[in-house]
Amino acid sequence: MSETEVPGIDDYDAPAGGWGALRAVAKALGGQMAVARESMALHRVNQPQGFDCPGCAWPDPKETSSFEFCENGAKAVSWEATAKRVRPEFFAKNPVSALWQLSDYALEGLGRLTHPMAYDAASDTFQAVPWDEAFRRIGQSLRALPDPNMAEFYTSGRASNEAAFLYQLFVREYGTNNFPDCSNMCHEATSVGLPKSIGSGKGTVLLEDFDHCDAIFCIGHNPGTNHPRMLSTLREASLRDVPIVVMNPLSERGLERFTSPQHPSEMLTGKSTRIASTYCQVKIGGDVPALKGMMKALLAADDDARAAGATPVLDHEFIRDNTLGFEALADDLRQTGWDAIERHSGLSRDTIEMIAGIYAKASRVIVCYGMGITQHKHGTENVQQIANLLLLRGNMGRQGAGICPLRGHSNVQGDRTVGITEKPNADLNEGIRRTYGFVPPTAHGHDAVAAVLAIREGRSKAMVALGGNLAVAMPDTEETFEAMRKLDLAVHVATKLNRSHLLLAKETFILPCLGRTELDEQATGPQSVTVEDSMSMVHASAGTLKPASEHLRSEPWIIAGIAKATLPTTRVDWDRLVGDYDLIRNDIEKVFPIFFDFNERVRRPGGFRLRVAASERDWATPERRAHFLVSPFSNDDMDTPGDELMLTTIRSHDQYNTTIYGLNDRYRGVTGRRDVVFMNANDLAARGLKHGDRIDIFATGANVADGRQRAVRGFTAVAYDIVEGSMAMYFPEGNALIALENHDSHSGTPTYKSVPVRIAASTAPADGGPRRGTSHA
Ligand SMILES: Nc1nc2c(c(=O)[nH]1)N[C@H]1C(S)=C(S)[C@@H](COP(=O)(O)OP(=O)(O)OC[C@H]3O[C@@H](n4cnc5c(=O)[nH]c(N)nc54)[C@H](O)[C@@H]3O)O[C@H]1N2
Ligand SMILES: Nc1nc2c(c(=O)[nH]1)N[C@H]1C(S)=C(S)[C@@H](COP(=O)(O)OP(=O)(O)OC[C@H]3O[C@@H](n4cnc5c(=O)[nH]c(N)nc54)[C@H](O)[C@@H]3O)O[C@H]1N2
Ligand SMILES: [Mo]
Repeated sequence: MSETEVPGIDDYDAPAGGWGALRAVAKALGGQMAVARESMALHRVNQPQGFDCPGCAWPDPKETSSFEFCENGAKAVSWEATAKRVRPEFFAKNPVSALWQLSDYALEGLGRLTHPMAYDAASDTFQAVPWDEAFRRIGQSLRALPDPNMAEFYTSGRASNEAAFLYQLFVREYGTNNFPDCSNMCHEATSVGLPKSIGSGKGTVLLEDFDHCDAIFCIGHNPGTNHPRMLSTLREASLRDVPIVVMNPLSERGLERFTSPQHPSEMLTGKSTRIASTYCQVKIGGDVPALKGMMKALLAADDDARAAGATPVLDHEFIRDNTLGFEALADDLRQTGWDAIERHSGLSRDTIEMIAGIYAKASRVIVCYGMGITQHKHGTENVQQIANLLLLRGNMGRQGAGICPLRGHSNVQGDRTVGITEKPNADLNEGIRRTYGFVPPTAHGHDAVAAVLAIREGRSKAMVALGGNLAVAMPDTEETFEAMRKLDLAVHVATKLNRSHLLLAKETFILPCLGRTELDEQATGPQSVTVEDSMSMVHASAGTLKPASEHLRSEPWIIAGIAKATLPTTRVDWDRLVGDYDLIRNDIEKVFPIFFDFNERVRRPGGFRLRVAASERDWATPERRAHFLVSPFSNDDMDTPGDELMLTTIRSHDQYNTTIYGLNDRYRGVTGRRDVVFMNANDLAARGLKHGDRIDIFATGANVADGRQRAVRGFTAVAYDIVEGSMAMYFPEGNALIALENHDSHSGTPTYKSVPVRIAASTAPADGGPRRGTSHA
């Protein structure tokens, strides 16, 4: 592929996993972890008595007797359990103006926070502050706001159910539903789209279903990096000769072949197992047309079969008894021409008919999907077309079949279940009233985009963040940064320093908390928390390591501290709840009856599953039916006119969202750098450019509609196996190209994965490194 030598760019020929993975873990551990802690932490992760891996939300197999090796899980654990510390003395010597110059990688790389810190403007430094003083000042500022709706309460998906429940309780008693959440940037299209289709906003499959399916479709997700333990599941399926169809604009090694570190014979012989049996390089944003093409092909095959008196292709009995809207869908599919489908999907009719054939031949199909589906202008519609496809053959609510959204953060799904939502329903409000005797606010609050817009416009003046790195994760880097600096109050509950903490408000606090891996002792002894994975399994997690500093406190304790200081007449006995997390779980059960017998069930090995009605063909829609939903795709959001290209933003192998563990992206052949853009060689040639050239990238279309010219400069073009017309770069480097206003209208999810751009040879000085920036046109 690489005809010219470009520093740090090479072909990676090896399969995913294998020795490369083992070497990478050794490296990650060597840099971050005290040797004594290493074995301890790794051996208790995802074990019945241990802690839940803070990596991804892929479930654990039932019999977790042996540690399931996962390179990126090991990185997540070692990153948290690092021996490095960032102490008050360091802050005293390094003013915020100096810290700002450090890279995101370097900032988190300083290590674990050790003390609660408050910003002091006179010295431009963060200074240690006692917990009670921090709480007092935070409470005072929150009480001083004229309206509780002028404060935003962000949640990142690592928070446990117990922490998230107390947080939403505090915020609702304070009086607002402003709950921007990382899920607004992630699977909101699933949470909004699926209930309209199937009445449940969660995946319908269990891990066991993969043992029974006859075909798997993997659309827009990259498990080799983001859900590595899933490769073991896909490997097992492949060994059973189950066809695995991938739809992805890039060729991703983890979806091609895998050497299992768990299987010594594969490791010793260098043998690998194929993952994808068919790899379709769909255009960025081309999933709706591709899925509609598949359904059109199925419909035609069904018409033919029935005309010939053969077995129908569609499950008409299921459609009749369980669904509404089939005729409208069929009409729309018949009217959608193959020309448009081929042009917008980037796939040929032959290819689409071929994969439709694989789908039709299988009696039990699972469709898995990730951010390649949700983070689009049409994210919600993408999700709904996947549901349509499954419903056509009754692939929902029976063994071996169903829909499988791959959630992001390890407890992002659970946080939602226990009340982190800006749009509370009547049951939630009634549950709180019944349990605590106060009436929570009913007016809808802000999601992530609405929160940043409110801050930008001065309508919100305070932000509390339970984890995460909101400003860096959001689109429109410059504008978001500028907005955050206008706040009166910023409070960050965090384990490590990141750039969001350096966006100073009038008063800024960093409150250091225990991580998942650490022992959490409260009045009644050591506590465990609970989390919910992608498949609605709830299980306990108990840290075992000595906390990184004696000043760290648990998230529930910190939330209770802020609540007590903010709400002098609170109806909640915060101290009692924080003293014994069983009592928090009892309250969760009172507010959300779906958690019945919570404490008893979570103590069973492996935990328990929260009911997902659609898994039982109980369609919780107003009509008690699943709905086929039509999505007319239109040229205006999919066309890249003239010399424009469509850019997507993706994760490297050495990152966890905004946390950068290292500068390598092994499976894509990148070493020691992140300033690259993956492009098709023909697209480069057509613009007089070549592999290794430095380019500038300019946003077009909806992302410059407000007259701002969003651009990033000085990135190196890498010729890569990506479909023509599409290109990819890393997140968050690409976020500066996306306008805050440009999101899916149904779910509010930013369009991180379909950014129309123009490129040109770079005019940025070669030694300046890549830049991001916005300027007025
Ligand atoms: N190690 C690690 N694990 C993680 C994370 C991490 O950063 N690091 N993040 C966690 C979180 S919060 C999340 S949400 C998940 C994310 O997990 P993924 O959804 O796998 O994440 P992404 O890297 O965003 O990439 C998705 C894939 O979509 C493809 N893609 C891009 N655009 C399109 C498109 O238009 N159509 C199709 N069909 N495909 C497209 C990309 O090529 C890429 O392979 O992982 C979680 N797990
Ligand atoms: N362009 C582009 N942008 C994206 C995406 C994309 O694909 N492309 N993906 C989006 C997605 S899917 C997501 S989920 C968001 C992620 O957005 P966030 O969830 O806000 O970001 P993270 O990078 O996961 O947050 C990292 C920080 O969390 C803190 N932290 C880590 N562990 C803990 C803990 O146990 N407790 C507490 N309190 N804090 C902790 C640390 O201080 C660390 O610096 O980004 C979104 N942004
Ligand atoms: Mo996510």
